[in-house]
Order: sequence, then C-alpha cells, then structure tokens
Amino acid sequence: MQNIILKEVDSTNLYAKKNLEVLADKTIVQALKQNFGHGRLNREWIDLGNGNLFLSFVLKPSSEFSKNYSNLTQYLSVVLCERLDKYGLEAYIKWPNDVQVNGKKIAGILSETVMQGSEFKGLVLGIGVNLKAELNDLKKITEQKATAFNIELGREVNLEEFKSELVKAFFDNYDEFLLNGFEYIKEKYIKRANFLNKLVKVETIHGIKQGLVKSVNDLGELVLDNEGKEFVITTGDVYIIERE
Ligand code: BT5
Repeated sequence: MQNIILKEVDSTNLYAKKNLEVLADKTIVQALKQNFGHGRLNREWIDLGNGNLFLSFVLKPSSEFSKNYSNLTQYLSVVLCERLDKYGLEAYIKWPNDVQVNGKKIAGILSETVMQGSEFKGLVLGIGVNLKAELNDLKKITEQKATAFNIELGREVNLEEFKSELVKAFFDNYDEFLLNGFEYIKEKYIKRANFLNKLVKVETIHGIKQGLVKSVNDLGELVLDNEGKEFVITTGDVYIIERE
C-alpha cells in the first residue's frame, strides 16, 4: 500500500483526482496542511491547524462502477464511529455520513467518482477528522456546531497513530463491504443513527422535503413519511426539527 504524506496541498481529494492515473489502488494521500479542502456542493472544509487529519483513499476496485460504491461514505462513517468508541467517545451518524459527538460535527467524508467520458476510472474517498482545535477556531464554522477530539477528551490524540488505525480498520472489512454493499453495515449504521423517528427537513437538489424519518432502506437511502406519503431520498442535508 502506497502512503503519500504531503506537507501542504490545496486538497487531498483534488491531488488524488489529478494524479489518479499514476496512483495505485489503495494509495493513501495525507496532507499535514490543507488550504482548499472541500465538502459536498463545493462547501469549504476548514483546516483547524496542525495535528488534524486530511486524508484521501484512492480506490480502483474494478473497471466498472458498482452501485455498492455509492455507500462507501456510509461504510467509512461506521468505521470511524468504531474508532471513536476506542477513545471512549460516543459517536452518532447524521444521515448520510456526518459523524457527530455530543451533537457536534467532528469529521466530514466526501466521495468523488472519477470518470473519463463514460469510463469509470476510480474513486477518491476523502475524510477530514478534527483531532485538535482551539475553541475560538471552531467558531469559524458558522453553519453548524463543530468539535474536536481534544475538546471532547480533554487530551490530545496522536495524528499518525490515529491515521494508521483508521486506515487499517477501513481495509479490514473493505472487500467484504464491496461484495455485499450497504446491507453489510446496515445494522451497525442504524444503531448509530440519531435521526430515526425524528421530524426532519431535508434539502435536496430537487427542493426541500419534510417528514418523519421512518427508516434507512437496504440501499442506505432515507425513507420519510409525510402524512402517509412516503419519500425516498438518495442525497441531501438533514436538519432535525426540534418539537416544542
Ligand atoms: C463534508 O462535506 O463534510 C466532507 C468534508 C471532507 C473533507 C475531506 S479533508 C480530506 C479530503 N480533501 C478534501 O478537499 N475534502 C476531503 P459537507 O457535508 O458538505 O459539509 C461541509 C460543511 O461542514 C461546511 O459547510 C461546514 O458547515 C462544516 N465544516 C467545515 N469545516 C469543518 C470542520 N473542520 N469541522 C467540522 N465541520 C466543518
């Protein structure tokens, strides 16, 4: 397994996408500083300083895209929650793959599929984990509440150690996951879900949907009930509506 560590980069996902042709399957690209990290819909992923994890997995599992690849972000969110358990942190998932501690976002995951024309070239699965942050810097994240390991644990976590444990845990069940897809992790995922039976608003590219979360189906999609009408949502941002 190739392990690239960059001192500084715009984005590990961008780097991996640009160099995909020459990077082998299962290469790990890590940056110690990331200046232009991004999330979905080009949202910014903020670098909270030294000691944080910015990493991309370069994955080339086959020459054709398989539907199971769409759930890799959910697979990684479960792997990450299990790592957090080891540190004594209680982690939850906000659909589809935000990992939270005490209701605050501690990590972000972004999967990008690389195509050349209609040819599938591979996947770049990026993850940012806040291992170390100052409370004041967390305030730079205004859209939602964020946290970091040092704040939740009251002590620092070693970046290299955390990274190698996470990468190992990811590959431990990776082949099995690719074979079986979301159903392989469904039970573990559901146990971590903090949005089930909650009234939510979901912003999707087709507009806003509101309803009670009934379930997550076998494809990892969100199933909403709005006064007896069912909606199945593939991608979007979930906001839990607090009831009085
Ligand atoms: C994500 O997007 O959460 C995926 C972020 C993936 C980042 C990794 S870092 C390594 C690799 N290289 C990249 O360029 N990206 C990946 P999304 O669900 O769209 O959430 C973005 C939102 O998270 C922002 O709009 C902020 O509200 C919030 N946010 C930004 N920086 C944060 C941080 N450090 N900690 C917690 N929340 C943050």
